Amino acid sequence: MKNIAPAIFPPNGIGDTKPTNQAVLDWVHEIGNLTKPENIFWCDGSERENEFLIAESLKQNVLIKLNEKKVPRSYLHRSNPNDVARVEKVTFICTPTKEEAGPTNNWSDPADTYSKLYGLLNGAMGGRTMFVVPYIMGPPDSPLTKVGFEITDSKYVVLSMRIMTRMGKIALKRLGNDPKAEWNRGVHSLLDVDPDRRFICHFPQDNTIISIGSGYGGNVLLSKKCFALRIGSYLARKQGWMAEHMLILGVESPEGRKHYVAAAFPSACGKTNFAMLIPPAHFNGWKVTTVGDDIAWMEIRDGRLFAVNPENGYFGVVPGTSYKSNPNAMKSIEHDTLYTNVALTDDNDVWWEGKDGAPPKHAIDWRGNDWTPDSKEKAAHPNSRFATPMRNNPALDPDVEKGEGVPISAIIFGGRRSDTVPLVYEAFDWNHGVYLGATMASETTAAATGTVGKVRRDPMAMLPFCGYNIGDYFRHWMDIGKRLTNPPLIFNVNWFRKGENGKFLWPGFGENMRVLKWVIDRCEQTGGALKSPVGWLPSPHDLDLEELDIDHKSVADLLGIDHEEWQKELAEHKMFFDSLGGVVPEELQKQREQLVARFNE
Ligand code: OXD
Ligand code: MN
Repeated sequence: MKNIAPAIFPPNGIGDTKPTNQAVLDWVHEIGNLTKPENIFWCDGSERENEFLIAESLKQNVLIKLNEKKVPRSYLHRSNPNDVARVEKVTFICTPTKEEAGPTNNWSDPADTYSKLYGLLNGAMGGRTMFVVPYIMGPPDSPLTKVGFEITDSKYVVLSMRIMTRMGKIALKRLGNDPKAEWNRGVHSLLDVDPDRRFICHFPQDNTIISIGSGYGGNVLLSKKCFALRIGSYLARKQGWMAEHMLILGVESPEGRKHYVAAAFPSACGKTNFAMLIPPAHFNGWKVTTVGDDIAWMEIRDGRLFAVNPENGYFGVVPGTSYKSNPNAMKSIEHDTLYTNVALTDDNDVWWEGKDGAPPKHAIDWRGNDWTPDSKEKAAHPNSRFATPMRNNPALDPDVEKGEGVPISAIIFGGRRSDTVPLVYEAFDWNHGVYLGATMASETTAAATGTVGKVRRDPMAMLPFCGYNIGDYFRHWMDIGKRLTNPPLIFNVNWFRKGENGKFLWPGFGENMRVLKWVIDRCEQTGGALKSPVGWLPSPHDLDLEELDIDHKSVADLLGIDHEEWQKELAEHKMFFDSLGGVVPEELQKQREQLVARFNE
């Protein structure tokens, strides 16, 4: 399957919707002169354009059409096997000084980096079509919504951007003709998909991103990690709002009382599953709805935090997705879905490890090779993905398009921890909550290249996505707290704690509703809790565990604070803060000392 394909030539009326904003035209002209494409295709986001691009992608072997009966209007793409995940080691924040990027980011000098990347981009689109993709992030009538343009030489990127963002004329309208208007400039070229010539560079001061040498979504759908999080977090601090790696869900009681919750978990730790949770039968009448599954943009109004999902689709991890783990995701990806790096069955259906039912007797794996259940290789890449419109989600929240966003009652942090961290606990106050976020850790996953399963500190799940100095980011969180008269309560969860037998103690998935219910009870001041050194902990009877097949010992283990494990944890908090080289705000250092003191009481 091809990642790189030659130019395409659209008929009249397709690919010719030029913006009228002179600043955009000048920039496209500049990048065109540099990359020297065969032609320029101006996207308008129309159905006709989409059909044309899909037809050309099929002809050029960029996409495979899936079985129309089994997965209507859906396609499979295979990325280069050297290019299957985000690559953090070649992701750079290019600020005038290294301090601005801070200790957690790779930094490179903006002038040097432009010069190096422009060198690599020189003539890079020769013989190819250069697509100009206008898009907005956020609901069309939200004050938080922002405009971006992505230039790319990949049809797969254009088709994915159409799913993941509100793309086309809507952005041209929102931008208007003011040459000084704020918009994000994104340049992407596959080059030759060579890992040695792969760079994802952000220039926050210029609102610019340049990504080259990759075709993997997280590196090249520039709206998502690059704009909505890295550049977004920089703009958010400057402009007084928040850009966070958080799902947003609504939870409604049988009596019709509704709360919204935002939750930050690192990549591939179940944000999509939590955002689409279906309550178990015991919670008859409770409803969970999805506002977003990956990114939240939040601002303060009337002393409260309001959130919008800037995206328009879901780019989720496929393996493990099943009717057991996430029925709403399964329904969402049954049609109109763009799959990447899953297996293809003999009847052109898709398959992956963890899908319901028996594995196929034969399939073509994600690399394009024959596969049988006896094969040693995985059929689907562990980081294979679906891109699907949020409209496909049967549990989509009715207020997802609301410009003012939804009011957030609780923020939840969480990671993948086999030990130490209890199932759920609540921070004593906002700044303590910021400390919980700042020190959260998780076992690494296949979402980024590198070792899988190693515990790493991932503050607010933003380690790979904070576009500026992490110390200033912590300070920004505390400044936001000062401006909130009605702040969300802050919690920490861990679905992944294991027992002595090495098995997960908590069933997870829909049963996470039991934890969510306690969170809501706490927001409504009806839920009980015990004071512990780490925060407010539910006692077993504060959690609704009725009709759940779990023994007392497991519940005690899930909620337990093991002092020996916590001594190690506290030492790691200190080591982490020390490793940040003096940028951690005084208040968080104080929080750490208070935590240590509570353990010694
Ligand atoms: C993602 C990620 O793709 O966090 O959402 O890597
Ligand atoms: Mn993510």
